Amino acid sequence: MATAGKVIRCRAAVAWAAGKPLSVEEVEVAPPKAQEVRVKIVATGICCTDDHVLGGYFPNAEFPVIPGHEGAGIVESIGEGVTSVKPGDKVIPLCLPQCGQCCFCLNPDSNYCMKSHLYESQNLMPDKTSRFTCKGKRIHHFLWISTFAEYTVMPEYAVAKIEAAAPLDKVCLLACGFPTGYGAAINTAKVKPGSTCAVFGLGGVGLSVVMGCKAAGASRIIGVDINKDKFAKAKELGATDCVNPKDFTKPIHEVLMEMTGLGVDYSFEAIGLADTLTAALASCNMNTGVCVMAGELASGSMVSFDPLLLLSGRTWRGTLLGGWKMRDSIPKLVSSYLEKKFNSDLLITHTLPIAEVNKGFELLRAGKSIRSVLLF
Ligand code: PAD
Ligand code: ZN
Repeated sequence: MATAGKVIRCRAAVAWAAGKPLSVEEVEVAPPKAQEVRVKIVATGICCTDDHVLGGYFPNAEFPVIPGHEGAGIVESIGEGVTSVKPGDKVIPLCLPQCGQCCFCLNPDSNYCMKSHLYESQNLMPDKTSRFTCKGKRIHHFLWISTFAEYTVMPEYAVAKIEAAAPLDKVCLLACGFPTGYGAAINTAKVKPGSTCAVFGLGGVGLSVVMGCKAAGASRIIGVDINKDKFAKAKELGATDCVNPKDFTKPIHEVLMEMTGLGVDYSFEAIGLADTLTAALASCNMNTGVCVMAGELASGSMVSFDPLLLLSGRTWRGTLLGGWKMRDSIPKLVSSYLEKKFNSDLLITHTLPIAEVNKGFELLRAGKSIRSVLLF
């Protein structure tokens, strides 16, 4: 492409400081170095995790930063040594990379990678420099991939090639929200047919959990949310019951115990609060119950809980991106989407131009959207 090897000027939504709205700016994007890929982002979803960044409570994020991690685009150019993608390929940037070489990547039971943010901060490229500048200032990357930029640079191990037929404005959701929730049910919890599930939080992640529980054959799926406007969509996607904790004076785990006898077989927390995390744990069967944490608590949070909840046999697990080994699995999920094995489009409630990025966040905070997709 004519732009290969050159600095590209383009739009990006920059977070200059915590607690401030994003500002759509012209930024300069340097060409990819060796083992790096520059991608033209076509569409990017807004995930609650981006809101954690804007609020300043995402662990180890640094300002100014270009957030965004639910994107899809087209490779513009590649650095020396890149072999898995070429200019023109449709790709999904991966917020959880897969280097293929660390002990976790080599372990078939793990989807963690030592190149992931929780292990090694990804606020700059691996050589500790940034490819972004704006108004003469260095801008940080986010989770290697910063998909709120029209052009963005990432290491090769943080990008996956997908089928050419994939609609980028739809499959961007397969970069984070959908695989996280769907995989939490089928990979992390391994929901069994005929089982009972409870899903705390019916946003993009929680509704994807509902879809995963249904696909796994759960016979009862109870959605829990304080926003009853989420219930219609949850039922459309497979929830059999929905409960609003605000409608009860007793704690919600007691309500779920009464509804199910001994508690649910699987509970999922897809909100990111200490109280709902312990309520989800207490809602599952005391001995065989499995509680999966998908919600991200603010950095520095501590959770206290009655240890008897675990002593009796319950399992408490976390999930990162639904347990998928991302470079291997995301292209396969895109193919499954194209084969109509699931319909993640039902999660998209709004499509907005990048100029309206702040409106997208307002809709999320007001509980009026599930997923807004931003278009460049
Ligand atoms: P969202 O804001 O769209 O959904 C959260 C839902 O929780 C909303 O429907 C709220 O109404 C509901 N809610 C809020 N408070 C309560 C409460 N006290 N009781 C019941 N319901 C409540 O967010 P999302 O679906 O985009 O993300 C959900 C969480 O998952 C969030 O913490 C995000 O950071 C995390 C996440 N984790 C991973 C991962 O890899 N584990 C990936 C992506 C997102
Ligand atoms: Zn996300």
